[in-house]
Amino acid sequence: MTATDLDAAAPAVDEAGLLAGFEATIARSDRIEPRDWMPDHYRKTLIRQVAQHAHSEIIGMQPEGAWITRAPSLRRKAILLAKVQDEAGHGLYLYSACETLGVSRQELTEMLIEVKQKYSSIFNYPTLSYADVGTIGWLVDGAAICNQVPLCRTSYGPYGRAMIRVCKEESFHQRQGYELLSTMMRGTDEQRAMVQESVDRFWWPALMMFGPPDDESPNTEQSMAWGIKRNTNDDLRQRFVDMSVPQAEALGVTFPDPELRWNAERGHHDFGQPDWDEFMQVVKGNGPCNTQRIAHRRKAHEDGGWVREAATAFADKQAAARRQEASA
Ligand code: FAQ
Repeated sequence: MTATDLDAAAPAVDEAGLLAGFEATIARSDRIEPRDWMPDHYRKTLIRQVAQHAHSEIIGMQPEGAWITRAPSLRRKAILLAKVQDEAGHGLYLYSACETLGVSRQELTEMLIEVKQKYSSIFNYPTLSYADVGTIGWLVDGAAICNQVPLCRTSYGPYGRAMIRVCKEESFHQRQGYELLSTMMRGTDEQRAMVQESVDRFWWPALMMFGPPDDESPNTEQSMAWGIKRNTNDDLRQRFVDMSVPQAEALGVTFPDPELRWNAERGHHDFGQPDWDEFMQVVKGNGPCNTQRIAHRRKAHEDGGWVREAATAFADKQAAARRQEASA
């Protein structure tokens, strides 16, 4: 029998039927699971988004991590250590979810350190004072929650399940940030000024976390049709602004946006646009800390080479022992 004969004998793959089954699952708002058939573009879109999300968690450890050795008290140090460790955990859940799509952790790490995949723009801004730890918790984790709670219902099973746990932890992170800032706001004038200065620097970059405006977002339409994204970038940005304004009032800080005001007709706050040219520059690698963040991640990966080697050698040894035991 020739190869051509074998091909002829193989049952024809019913691509149209598979696609119809996939679309019916999406229409029922059911989950797509790793072993289910999925269009190549759906798989690629998910790898792109989940990888970017995982990289963000890992790179996101750096801005706050820089303050661990300089925390103002043992209590603050313990809280910050736990938070940064949680971010590492989120990265791991997300890398694991991404691996179910057929890409390895090694490949994903390489794509990050070779700058072939993105991570959130927000982590390319520096943390200049301890108030930034609080502001990141309040605004950056706050924005992350707005964006990620709907992702608990995303159409890809492993991603949605990872998001449930991530969101629980992010809520705790947001509260710790708010608690830190409210403690500082009850302190000295200097501490209050430090909080306001930090909020002024992080407000616009936090709004950029939701991605470009809908009419300039090339991926939103298809990702919404597939149930990967449940809301558009602008919808989530609006939700975040509406949520943050009363929190800022309670805290006693203002946002650096002269256009920010309640619009009774819309039932939402009106607000100004972030500097989208700055956003594009940061995404392209020209933000204040892009080079430093990637260099640090690359070095950490290289420094950890011996751990990976030792772990692989140990696993090989155990597998060999198990094989020998089975054949005895
Ligand atoms: N930064 O067409 P869209 C966190 C890219 S986790 C950099 O609108 P999409 C936890 C986008 O990839 C924060 N790049 O794209 C934490 C695309 O490029 P591509 C991360 C961005 O995917 C807290 C292009 O622009 N969260 O903070 C950004 O439909 C504290 C066009 O954009 C997630 O990743 C950006 N901000 O919507 C950790 C959530 N925005 O790939 C430590 C999951 C857009 O076509 C401390 N991801 N781009 O070349 C998502 O929800 C979506 O991917 C969006 C972007 C909404 C981010």
